[in-house]
Amino acid sequence: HPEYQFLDLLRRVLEKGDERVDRTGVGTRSLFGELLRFDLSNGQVPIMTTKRVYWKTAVKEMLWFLTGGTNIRQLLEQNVKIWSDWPLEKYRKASGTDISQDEFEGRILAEDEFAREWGELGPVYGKQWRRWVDADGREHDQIGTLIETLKHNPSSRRMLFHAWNVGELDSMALPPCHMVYQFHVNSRNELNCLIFQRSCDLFLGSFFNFSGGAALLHMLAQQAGLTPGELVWVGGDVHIYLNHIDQVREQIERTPRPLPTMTLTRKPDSIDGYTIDDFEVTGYDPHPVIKGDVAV
Ligand code: UFP
Repeated sequence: HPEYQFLDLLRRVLEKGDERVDRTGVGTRSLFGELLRFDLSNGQVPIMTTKRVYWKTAVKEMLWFLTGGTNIRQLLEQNVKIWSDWPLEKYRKASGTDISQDEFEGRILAEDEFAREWGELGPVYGKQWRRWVDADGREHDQIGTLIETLKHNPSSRRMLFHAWNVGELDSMALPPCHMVYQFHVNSRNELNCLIFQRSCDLFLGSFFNFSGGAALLHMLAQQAGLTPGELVWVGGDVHIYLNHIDQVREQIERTPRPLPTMTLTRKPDSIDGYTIDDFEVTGYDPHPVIKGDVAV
């Protein structure tokens, strides 16, 4: 079962991870340089089953990246709250109040001006993927270029997009974690994707990154007339936060259930045409969710 790779990784980080204080002050156990492979050619997707993964949230986030959006308002309109922590923290510091997350999100949704000022995350993923600005001020749509290359020159070894725009890192709410996506088309017309993630919160982030990556692979394959192949995930600093250790112990005792399958119910005219309703996941019967706090 493919999920055992992931559970083994959790166990190894738990047992062998180097323990130290990290940027957030929470502390982690971490291993450096890890690789997981998931085969999507049989329809299965790496939406893990040893705890419930809110895969729709991950897919909505991926769709938001693809719009080129960088404001949390678009996410909140879809009831996605995973990016609220950073702007909320910033607003609390600047305003000297301890406004609740609900109230903050309510204001982002209700007030245009407030959303523009406080909902903006800076030039994060979507901006770099769709509108990377070069030294001459020209914008580059890395996703558009990728799809053209997949269609017309699929043996290329230069099919990738990148979010680590060095000159703009300081103005991002969070520098990109899953920062490079490279693609490969094999002789069976299967599309493979390699994600390089420099930093991974194994307990809270990784599931999202696998699910979002799988959705992306499905969309790109469909647009380019290919079928999904393998999702290869490479992690740099792969860590478990010390306040997630009990939860991870609980999770690794669970027995994985069959992975679900993903299908796209329609083929939009372009990569910009997808909505959450186009994704059908069947056979998902996970263990109950295990909660943990996100380190900001
Ligand atoms: N993180 C993930 N996946 C993501 C994302 C963030 O695991 O998609 F955006 C985690 C990794 C790390 C923290 O724990 O968020 C980012 O902190 P840093 O920039 O210090 O690596």
